[in-house]
Order: sequence, then structure tokens, then C-alpha cells
Amino acid sequence: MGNHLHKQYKIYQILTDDTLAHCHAVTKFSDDEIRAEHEKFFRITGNGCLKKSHMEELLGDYVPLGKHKNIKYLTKCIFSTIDTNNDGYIDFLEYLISIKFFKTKSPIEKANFMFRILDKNGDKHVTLKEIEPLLKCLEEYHKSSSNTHVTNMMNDGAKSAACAVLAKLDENNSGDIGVSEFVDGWLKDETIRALFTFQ
Ligand SMILES: [Ca+2]
Ligand SMILES: [Ca+2]
Repeated sequence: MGNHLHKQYKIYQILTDDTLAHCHAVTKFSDDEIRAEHEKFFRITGNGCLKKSHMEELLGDYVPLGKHKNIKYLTKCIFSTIDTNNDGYIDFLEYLISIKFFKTKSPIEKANFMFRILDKNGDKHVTLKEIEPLLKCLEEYHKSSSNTHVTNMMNDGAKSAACAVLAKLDENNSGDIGVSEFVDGWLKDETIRALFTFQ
């Protein structure tokens, strides 16, 4: 790792008031929550660069024990989404944003976060090409689901399931899914929630 990259991750090493305020503004976590996560994050990563293997260890706290075997699918999806510059590492703030997804009780927040995970190129539209790889990632997990709507939908593979999701959610027939279409679908369609929930 070059010096430049190293520097970039050191920004969060010491929680100054400014850093704390910034983390709070982005995540809405309390200062105590941020401090606790910060302690854990730097204990595990050492230098503030989170690797995929660290992610599994850190997210283990937010995934029920029985589902622990699925954590690899989960972290793969989340890691590649959060790691926006694709350098293979996640900094402290990116990590905080990702655990917010596991902590929030708000369906709207969950839907918004899932939309961002899906919207890989960040253009605020979710296309077939963005839905399919994520469902592919969750395919094995969903196969063991007790929800027959989910297993039926995944029966013919991720591509067919992605088409079904698009057909369900693309209310204005634009060929992709906007954030309001996704959130609406999430709130009213139990199968959509189940398809994109992996806890
Ligand atoms: Ca997109
Ligand atoms: Ca649309």
C-alpha cells in the first residue's frame, strides 16, 4: 500500500470533535455508539484499512448466530458496494455506514440503504444489470429460505428473479427502478423485503 493511500485511512484514526460531528451527521449514530465502533474498528483493523476478512469478523455482531454461515455472501455484496473506489479497503466512515443497515429499525432507512447497495454506479436508478448480480450473490442463501414466495422467485435463477423484481417495481415503465419505486415496493411487498434481506 502506498503512502498516499495510507494517509487517506489515517483521517479517522483519532476521533476529533470534527470527525465525530462528521460521522454523526452522516450516520446519525450517537457519539457513544461512534466511539464504541471506533474502538472496535481500530482494534480489529490496526491501521484503519478494513479488509474483507475483517468485515466478516466485525459484522458477526450483527448477524444472528444461526445465519453465520451466510456471512460471506453478505459481506461480499456489502463490501463491494461500500468500497466505492474499489481499492479493496473500507475506511471507518464507510464501515459505520454499512453497520447502520444492520442497526436501523426503520423500514424506510433499510429500503434506502438497500437501494444504494443495489445502485452500484450511483446514478439513482437500479437496472436489471444491478439487480441480477446481487441476487446471484444471495441465490444460495435464498434457496434455503422457508419463504415459498422467495424460493419460487429464485427457482429459475437470479436473472429471472431480477426480471420479476423489475416488473414488480418499475411502476412508471421507465425500464429501471427509481428510489421512490423501490421504497414503495419495499414497504408494501413482503416478498421484495425478503428477497433483499439477509439477516
Ligand atoms: Ca444504477
Ligand atoms: Ca421506473
